[in-house]
Amino acid sequence: GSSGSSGEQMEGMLCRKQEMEAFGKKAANRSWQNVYCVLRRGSLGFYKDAKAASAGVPYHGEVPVSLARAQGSVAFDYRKRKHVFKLGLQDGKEYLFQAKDEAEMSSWLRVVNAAIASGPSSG
Ligand code: I3P
Repeated sequence: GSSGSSGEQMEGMLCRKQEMEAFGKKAANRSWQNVYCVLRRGSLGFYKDAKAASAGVPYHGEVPVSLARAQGSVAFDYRKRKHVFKLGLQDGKEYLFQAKDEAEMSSWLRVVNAAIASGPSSG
């Protein structure tokens, strides 16, 4: 993808676990779930699959999350699964995402971090 404010885009299936619901508050639903992720215009949306994403039907009604002031990094401290990266949002929500391999994880992290860096609140 391109860099800068022209906007990073990426979508695909990832396995997701929510760790934190807010700062200091663990997520209630802590199971891993396959979600189709769509990164567009600085937001990350979650869908059941590509078809639902095209139709704009969100996964369990989840509103796309803003990547403004988010933090993405390799989840070195999570050892139960491989190819996992961490995403922390500005409101304290925290997710783990498992990609199918290291290359896919790197691609997602690169695009996520580019979106964070080019976001409206990155200055
Ligand atoms: C969770 C599920 C997750 C597990 C989580 C459990 O239970 O087993 O896989 O996370 O552990 O709470 P449930 O499906 O009943 O919600 P890990 O895979 O990371 O162990 P946790 O509460 O310690 O995060």
